[in-house]
Amino acid sequence: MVADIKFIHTADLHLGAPVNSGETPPEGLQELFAEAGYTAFKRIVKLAREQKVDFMVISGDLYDREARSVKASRIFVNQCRLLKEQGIEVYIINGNHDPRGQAEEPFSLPDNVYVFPETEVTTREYTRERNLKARILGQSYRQKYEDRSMFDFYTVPDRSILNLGLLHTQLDPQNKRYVPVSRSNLLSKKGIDYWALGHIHIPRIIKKEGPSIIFPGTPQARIINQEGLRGCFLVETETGRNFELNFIPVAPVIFKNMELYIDRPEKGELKNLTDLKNRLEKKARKLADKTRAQKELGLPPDLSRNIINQSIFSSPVQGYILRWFIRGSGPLHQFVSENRSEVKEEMVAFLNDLFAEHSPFLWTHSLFFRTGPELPEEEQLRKNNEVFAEIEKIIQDIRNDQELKKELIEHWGKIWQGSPEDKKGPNNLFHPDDRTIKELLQEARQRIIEELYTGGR
Ligand SMILES: [Mn+2]
Repeated sequence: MVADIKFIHTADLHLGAPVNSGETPPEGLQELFAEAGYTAFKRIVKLAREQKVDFMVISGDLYDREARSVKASRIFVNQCRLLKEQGIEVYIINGNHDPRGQAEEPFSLPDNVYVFPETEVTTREYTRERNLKARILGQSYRQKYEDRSMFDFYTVPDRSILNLGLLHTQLDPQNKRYVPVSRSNLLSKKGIDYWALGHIHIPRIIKKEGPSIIFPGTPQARIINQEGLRGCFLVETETGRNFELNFIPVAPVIFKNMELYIDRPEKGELKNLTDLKNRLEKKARKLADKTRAQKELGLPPDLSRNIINQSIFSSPVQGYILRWFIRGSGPLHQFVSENRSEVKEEMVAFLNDLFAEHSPFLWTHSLFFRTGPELPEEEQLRKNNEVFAEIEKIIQDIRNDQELKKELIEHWGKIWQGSPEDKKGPNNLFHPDDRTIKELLQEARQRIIEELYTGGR
């Protein structure tokens, strides 16, 4: 008979790495960006204590680099002591950023913390009041690339209790750098009830149960393309088979893309840069004044709304780092095309002056113009010249035909230049997400149409 177990699953904390803010922020924000990763971790520890969990698992990349930052180590150790006060165990595997290698912890870890060795898969038993409650299995990276599949050795004696497997992987059998395994490889290991994965920074529920395969994502994103909520999983189970998953947001700083269209007449015409400033301010203010802004943030794609639980734990968002995209066709484009970088600088400085000190702060990381000249109605274009209709058809085909899409991405891969050491394998090919693919196609379409049209016909 299995009793209730409650644990936290986190990974990819990258302690010691600051949030990348693009433009250089004023001192107060710099400090906040340097601390954000620690703040997220401290919130997780607070959550663990409040919820009286049995243990916490950290599935790799606890630290940002192999030579541990002294400050990161000190903060980590102190937080683990707080967990120890309540008898909460911590199980850690090292990932590609903090491989086991030769690195030693600058400070001694308290004895509630266990770091799995890199030599082989090791099993730890978790007992509570002298009863065996769970087994935790794991293996650390030995260096920054790890081509051992590892999963094969995650073997448990029986299924009478919860069996948990910790693995840091890209979950891609072709990827020889970050533990090549597939979803079905993991499913073939019958004894493991919950695969606590790490490495992918977006929270993902690969499989909800039977067994569960979960990426918690990084609790604090560090780069602009990691948009949206970030946090950790609070997991409860009665049986070790069915899990109640709660995604708990903890990130103090949220990355967000903002889009503004210059061709929406219902929002007022944009004649010049004053109009643009007004529109930017209005849109920014809407976000800054929203008290429950988290709800508007767009969920990570694999998390359904009912898994995100903001009632269990309070973790206020301190602010947002923004990337703006100005899109559409209209008279404003003329100002942009004449002075692109100057206009860009002007708008970024304007926004940051207004909102850097606001609470919550808004910090503009970057701003891009994807605008074009005014064109006749697309319908008209297509009617006048079949070339335009043909372009439309090609774009549709790429969107709908998976094979064609794959072929196209392979071509993109050929123009992708990695560093020389990356040229060995297929691992550093261009791996665009759906959003990027859509974006590139849209961009290409717009450019082709513009060129054809302004080219004289
Ligand atoms: Mn990693």
